[in-house]
Amino acid sequence: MHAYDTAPVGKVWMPALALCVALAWALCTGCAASPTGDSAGSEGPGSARPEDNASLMLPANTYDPAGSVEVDGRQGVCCEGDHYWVSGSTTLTKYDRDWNVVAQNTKPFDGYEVEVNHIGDIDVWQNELYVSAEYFMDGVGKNIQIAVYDGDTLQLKRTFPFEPASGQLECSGIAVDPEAQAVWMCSWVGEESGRYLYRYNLGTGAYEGRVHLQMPPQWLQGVACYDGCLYMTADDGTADDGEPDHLYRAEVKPGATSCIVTLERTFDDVTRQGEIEGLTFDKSTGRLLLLYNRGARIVLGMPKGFYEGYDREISEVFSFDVAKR
Ligand SMILES: [Ca+2]
Ligand SMILES: [Ca+2]
Repeated sequence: MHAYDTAPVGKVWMPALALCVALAWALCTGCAASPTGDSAGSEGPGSARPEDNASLMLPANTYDPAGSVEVDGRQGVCCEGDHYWVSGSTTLTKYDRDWNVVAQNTKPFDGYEVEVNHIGDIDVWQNELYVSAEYFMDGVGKNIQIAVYDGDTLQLKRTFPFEPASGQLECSGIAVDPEAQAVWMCSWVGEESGRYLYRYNLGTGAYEGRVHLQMPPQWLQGVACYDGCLYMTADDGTADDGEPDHLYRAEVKPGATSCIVTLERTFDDVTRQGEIEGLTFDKSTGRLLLLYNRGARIVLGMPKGFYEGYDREISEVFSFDVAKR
């Protein structure tokens, strides 16, 4: 709002004072055009175009490495209260804050109405785990489900009905967005499926539409909500060539059908390049937690042997201290 819109109005109208306030406002703002003003759409400062908006085009945060821990599970991580949870492709494991295992479910596919064999990234909300589940084989997914598990027993409680008309062909990641009352899913499978985030209602489970990612990352592996934005991990670096994977950010405005994607962090400082997976933001410590796999050769999303020096795949959660830039 402009300063003079909310200025107190006395009993006597004082045009001179109003003029002074207006002049002061104009000087303070440098007469910057509003995004909906005359210059919207033209080039330069004040333009509504993303490329003219430095805060939109640059990372929102810095991420300082703060250690890593090996975990049992290669897919995703989430945290709430005093606990962490880690998903493997076919396991759910609950940890305390010192990374001691307190519960594990190695048979998480009991109770589904369709065949599923794969869990991706996970999230937690009010001690319920939100799990992206599907049947996945050689780079193709089907029977996608948002599955909700009890955070203590790690047993399936309910599933959301999937909307095939959404065009989503695979589900690699999931994020609960309590503020928007939404559950978001992303797709590792590329082309059209991987260029959108898919939104369901947190309360009713109803499909609410999809958001088009502009400058879409390649091979999404996770999604998480933090500070009003959606953050995505992409396994877009080729491990064979030592290429790092990346974190991306997007702000989805209410009612928007699309959003611009911004590169947020390049992970050139992990132990060895491999597969970036799920992520979460630990609000109690201000840290990003990132699951990363190394050692196994992955072809079409399936482990196919090991790199030299490895006889098993190592899954680690890397921590990063997050600070606003
Ligand atoms: Ca994954
Ligand atoms: Ca990679």
